[in-house]
Amino acid sequence: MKPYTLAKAVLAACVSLSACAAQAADVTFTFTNTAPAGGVGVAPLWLGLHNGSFDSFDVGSAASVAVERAAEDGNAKVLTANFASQAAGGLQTTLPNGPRFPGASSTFTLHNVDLNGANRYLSYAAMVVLSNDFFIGNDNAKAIDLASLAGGGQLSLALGGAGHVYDAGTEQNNFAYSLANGAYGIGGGQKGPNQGIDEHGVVHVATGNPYLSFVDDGHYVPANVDWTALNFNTQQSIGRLDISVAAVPEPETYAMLFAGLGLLGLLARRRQGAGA
Ligand SMILES: [Ca+2]
Ligand SMILES: [Ca+2]
Ligand SMILES: [Ca+2]
Repeated sequence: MKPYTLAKAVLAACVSLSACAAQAADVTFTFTNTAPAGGVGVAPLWLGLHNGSFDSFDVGSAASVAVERAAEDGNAKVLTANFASQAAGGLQTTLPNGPRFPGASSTFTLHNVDLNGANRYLSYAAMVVLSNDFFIGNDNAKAIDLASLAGGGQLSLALGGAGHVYDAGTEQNNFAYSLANGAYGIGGGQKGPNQGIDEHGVVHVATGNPYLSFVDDGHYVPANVDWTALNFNTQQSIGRLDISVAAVPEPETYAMLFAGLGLLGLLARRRQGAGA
């Protein structure tokens, strides 16, 4: 191959940046609570990007302490610590600004994301309130593959809704200890971390209107509470996660690009000088 042709080939390969081997990306996550007015709230969403090996829970099995804390208290600290120690090269965040109630959004950008390798798969988890131990998350660690976005792009995921909200099986569903009662005009409620009565169960799907089966020993629920917006079967989802990826060339990519450009310019000048 002649030098000029070679330079053009290198340049063409690197102008379409996804073709260059090493590549990082900025990934912006925006979570929006899409439940109807009066519907459930979602605790700050935890997000982890890993190589496919980090599995946070299994339906039909007892929840880990990490999922128990996330589902009962809206606290992702144990989950975050586990991910940090178990997901080699993983990146994670918990979206800011507290619980999101219907209509509210929260956003955050992770940098230096390797969507072709260590950060290819997305896992998420967050408590759903009003509840004792309801949460949203993905059972299958490889269900959300973002590799196709490595060169840039966007994706929207519908979270929760019918068949996609879980009961962690760790705390009895009881209004005496449920979280965020006040936001729904219900008495009683959790006053501190890990309160409530142990359920000794397994992670399972919560469907329909699960609140009608909650224990209400103290008659915490006023007679006029309208459960319509809290019925999971009346909603396609309770949240939308918008993922926006901007590819960022790594230094060596820039070096190749500039080398290609410089070589082209040099060869062009030489050709002109030679009367070509
Ligand atoms: Ca699993
Ligand atoms: Ca429960
Ligand atoms: Ca507990």
